[in-house]
Amino acid sequence: MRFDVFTLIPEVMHAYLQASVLGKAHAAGLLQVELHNIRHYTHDRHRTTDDEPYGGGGGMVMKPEPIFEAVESVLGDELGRVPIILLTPQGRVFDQAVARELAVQPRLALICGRYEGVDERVREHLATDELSIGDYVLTGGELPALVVIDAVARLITGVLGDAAATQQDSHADGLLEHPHYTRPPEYRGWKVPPVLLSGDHGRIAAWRREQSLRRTLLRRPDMLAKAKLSPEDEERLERIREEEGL
Ligand code: 6SD
Repeated sequence: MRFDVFTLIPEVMHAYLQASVLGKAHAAGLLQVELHNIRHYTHDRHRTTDDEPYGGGGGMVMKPEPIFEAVESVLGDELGRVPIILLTPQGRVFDQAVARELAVQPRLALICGRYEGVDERVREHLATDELSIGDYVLTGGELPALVVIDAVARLITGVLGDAAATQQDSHADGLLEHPHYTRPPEYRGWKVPPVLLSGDHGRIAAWRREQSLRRTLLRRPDMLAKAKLSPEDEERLERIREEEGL
């Protein structure tokens, strides 16, 4: 899968993309992230990418021309076939369902704004999608773009190891994860739940499922509405509700 990212600060994104799982996915040829500096698509002596807002008010707005020219020049014949995503607090909220939707695409373009935002004509006539990573205001679209790339890339077959992929499957149901423990079995007097040391895979699976359901109910009850629950899960949940006095 290929991502084309349009930004004024490609250096900032580069370090993160090279590190970790994403760097390995790139090395393995599973993921290609091309960073494009919008400033390289300006024509004036000062390489101007922003200007004052029409109508006044504070701050600066990113000019449309360098963004249009950058995206059109990089996408070429593919323009019209590649989703062009603008990262903005005004977009639809990015979640795991959106990540799964994007992961089927062979190629995505991501436009990162800076300053107060981008000229509205970019949104109207260039972007095909607008995404927000949540209801808080950042200084630019770069962190949101990295979040989208990370969440989408880890869904591509082969990007995660076997164990991680299995883990992912087991949580494709829209519940919070069960707690995780590793050695030592006792640390500062805090013991690992004995069931996890029992070697009884049936009891371990049942305990984990119950923990997932309990955590989701207590911390994110909103997620239960969309979660994929078996009749057995519904019974467990009812018992947990009683235990918790809910
Ligand atoms: C000026 C941006 C682009 C500023 C943003 C996106 C989300 N979810 N919060 N903030 C954002 C994106 C802020 O360019």
